[in-house]
Amino acid sequence: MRTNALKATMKAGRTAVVGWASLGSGYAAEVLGHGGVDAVCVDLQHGPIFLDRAVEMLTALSSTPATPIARPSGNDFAEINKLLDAGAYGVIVPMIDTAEDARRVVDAVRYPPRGRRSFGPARGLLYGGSDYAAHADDELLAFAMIETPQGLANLDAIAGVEGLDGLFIGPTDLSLALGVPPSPKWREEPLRGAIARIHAAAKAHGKLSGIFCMSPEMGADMRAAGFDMVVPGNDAMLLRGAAQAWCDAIRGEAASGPKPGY
Ligand code: 3PY
Ligand code: MG
Repeated sequence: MRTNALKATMKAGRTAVVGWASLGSGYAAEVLGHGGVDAVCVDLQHGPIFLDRAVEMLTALSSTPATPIARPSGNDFAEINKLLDAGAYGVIVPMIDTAEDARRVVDAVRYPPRGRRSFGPARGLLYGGSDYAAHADDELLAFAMIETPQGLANLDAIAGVEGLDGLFIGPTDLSLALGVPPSPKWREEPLRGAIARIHAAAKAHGKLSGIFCMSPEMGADMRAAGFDMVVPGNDAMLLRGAAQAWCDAIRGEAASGPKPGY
């Protein structure tokens, strides 16, 4: 089976930089995949993307050096099965509240006896290779997003779930969970402490840690803090920021720069 290069990078102790594809275009996902990132995550939760389009985006990513992964719209067994069958090499599942939720993620990602994933790898077989069935359980990544009050309360139990590869932080929902506005101030409390707690819980259980970042500065801080996976905003933020920077430069105006937020 084709190696999961994203997993290998993180397991080797290097911080992976993961693109976040929300524009709903195969071409845009392909461009992002050639942008120096280790992987691209197709976002079905907040991107205006449904399954058919996600399959096109995963197919487009096949011609890039980036590992294709996906964020499903929720913790849905059938949707996660379909995304993996379409060639995603891992999922980052939003709004995980309990260890039971996290076990459902593992169930959807691993074949029996480790989980309950149904067999029919379809495009996964084309992208992964003919020995996909023998290695998929070891190659595919299962991440649980911690971004709710319940997820924070059950952090340790979630981090301890067998078969789960890692925890992933959604800082804007996490801000709301902490009672502060969704534009994250990651250098200030209470977000600073919550991020540190989630990272520490992942490490205490031998798990990987990842985080979505709202600016290059946040990404650099999170890399320095030891996160295994850092997302440099989504493609819409990158496009808008780059367009704004060009406009400012051409007009000779003081750079207003890429703005945090969606
Ligand atoms: C969050 O910040 O809540 C996210 O889910 C990032 O996409
Ligand atoms: Mg979120």
